[in-house]
Amino acid sequence: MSEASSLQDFFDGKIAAEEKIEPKDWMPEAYRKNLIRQMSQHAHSEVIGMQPEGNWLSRAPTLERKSVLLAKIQDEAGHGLYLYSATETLGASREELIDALHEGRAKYASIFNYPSLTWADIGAIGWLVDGAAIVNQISLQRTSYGPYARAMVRICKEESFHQRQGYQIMVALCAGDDAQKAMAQDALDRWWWPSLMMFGPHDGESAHSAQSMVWKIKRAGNDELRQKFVDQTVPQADIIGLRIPDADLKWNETRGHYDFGAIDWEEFSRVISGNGPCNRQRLATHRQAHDNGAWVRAAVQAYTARQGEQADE
Ligand code: FAQ
Repeated sequence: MSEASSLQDFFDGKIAAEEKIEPKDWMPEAYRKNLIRQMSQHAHSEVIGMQPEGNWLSRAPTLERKSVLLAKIQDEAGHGLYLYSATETLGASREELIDALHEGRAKYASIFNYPSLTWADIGAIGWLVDGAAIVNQISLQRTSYGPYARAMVRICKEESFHQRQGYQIMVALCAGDDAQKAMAQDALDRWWWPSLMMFGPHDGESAHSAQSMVWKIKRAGNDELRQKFVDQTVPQADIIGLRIPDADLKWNETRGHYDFGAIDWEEFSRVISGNGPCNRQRLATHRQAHDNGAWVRAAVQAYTARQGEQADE
């Protein structure tokens, strides 16, 4: 048996036995590349996702709401850092990944290209966007690459707090006056469909799903996860008296799931190809923050080099 085929057999055996692939293990080049693609997109999403919420930090209605939101946004930065570090274990440097983002070569979740117009949007983001992220990430806790799976376990714990704080904002608004309830409904109307798009194209249209499932990078298809999200979210809307903006939404007794209407895939394509409402603004803000932080990176490098010199003396 050649060395290459025994390495491949070893890799396949680990995948079949549900063992994690670790950074020093041999892995097919296409597996490594696909992971770098998905994990770096995920990292970029966490960090770009700070922007719509950051927009409301200085306008949160109470000091308590402000400190909770601040903690949540800091968590998202932390998630980005775990994920960039996990991606670095595959041999991709942070600089390369950030360059790809800035040059428009890397994607991030489409949802973060929509504006957060009112305080209720902060509720909707936590409730729906974090809610969708958790459904996806719970399944990724069992992904085959060890550093990614372990990052997901930690991230899911924090996301569940995020989802609850968002829903709690919606609960409070729905218990308020007519204008507050209308603001909550308007936020749901605008964020519902983009949240369904977060799960990606239908399985039959998904470029990466089939191979990612064989490698156990993905543990469930885009449609299965989207359905799970709809099934768990509709009753949450009912409880607080909000209406899901979908005339075709109805419980299907036979399937044991909600049926729902068609997603506007043209809008999805527009947004992921850089032409959503806020794509340019999101990237410009990220570039500016990155440039403003250049002195911090230089200082850390100088400090680390100095520590190294002192250790050698
Ligand atoms: N947006 O073949 P597939 C969060 C792209 S974290 C943009 O199905 P795949 C926390 C896809 O990349 C949210 N692009 O792809 C938070 C591919 O393009 P490529 C992020 C999308 O990878 C909350 C092409 O379409 N979560 O929210 C999207 O098998 C609140 C074909 O698609 C993750 O990233 C989209 N929605 O499945 C932070 C989870 N969907 O690369 C702040 C990890 C698809 O060929 C505030 N990622 N595309 O050019 C995944 O599970 C997968 O990557 C999917 C897509 C399911 C997103």
